[in-house]
Amino acid sequence: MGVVNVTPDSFSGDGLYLRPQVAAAEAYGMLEAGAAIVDVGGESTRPGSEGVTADEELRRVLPVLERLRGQPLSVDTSKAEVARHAIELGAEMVNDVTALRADPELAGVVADSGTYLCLMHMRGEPRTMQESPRYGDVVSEVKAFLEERLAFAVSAGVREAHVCLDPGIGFGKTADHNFELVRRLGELVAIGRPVLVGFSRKSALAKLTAGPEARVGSTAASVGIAVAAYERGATILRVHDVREHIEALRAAAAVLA
Ligand code: HH2
Repeated sequence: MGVVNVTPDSFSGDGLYLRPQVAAAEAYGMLEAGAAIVDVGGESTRPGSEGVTADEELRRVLPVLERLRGQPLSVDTSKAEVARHAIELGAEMVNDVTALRADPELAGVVADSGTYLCLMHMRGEPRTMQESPRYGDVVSEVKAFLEERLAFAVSAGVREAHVCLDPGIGFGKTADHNFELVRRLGELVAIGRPVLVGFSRKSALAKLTAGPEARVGSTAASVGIAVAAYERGATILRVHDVREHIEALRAAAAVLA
């Protein structure tokens, strides 16, 4: 899954895509490089960020989605109104970092349209989530949360076969929590739904390779953790540098298969 952030303030420093032509060209490049789907988002979820209105989110993502009609698209949104418009333009997946907790109408939009859905774990909200996150056992808590949200989605009419689950790397977690979640990814895979991991460029990688103040993880570190996640059963890797990940994952797959 290639990441296309149509935001001025993404943590990964790629907020270059506010011009729809540039964002769409980037997405086409990712698809050409082998991405199975591109995830278009108009609201940054970086630690400390404030939300944006549905109108502003639509203003950012619709011109990009229009240019990508007919391509495999996911929309990174927590808002029913944004999801509805994106689905009309052909989005086949809704990626909700709040796991259907933010907008009571989103579950119905996904259920009625028959799109795929990603449910992600987040502790707190982006504005406050990195204020000393604590868990007893992070993996069991994330697992219980994802099981509960999966049951909720299914009770709201979403087909279970259309749901993937995501531990939410960097969302209310320390660097150690993030690495623990990948180390023990098998426990989340055991829920029985495909698992998506989005570790690309995240600050836990930056801290590991470039010191405590570094914020943006390198491509090489992102690829390394993606291969580790893939070996532990991840099905979808959400990444910024598609070509490098495709090459590394092909090489890893040649050994694993
Ligand atoms: N991470 C980000 C945004 N959306 N969605 C899922 N399912 N999983 C993730 O790990 C995830 C996500 C944050 O990364 P990015 O999109 O690069 O930055 P920003 O939110 O600052 O635009």
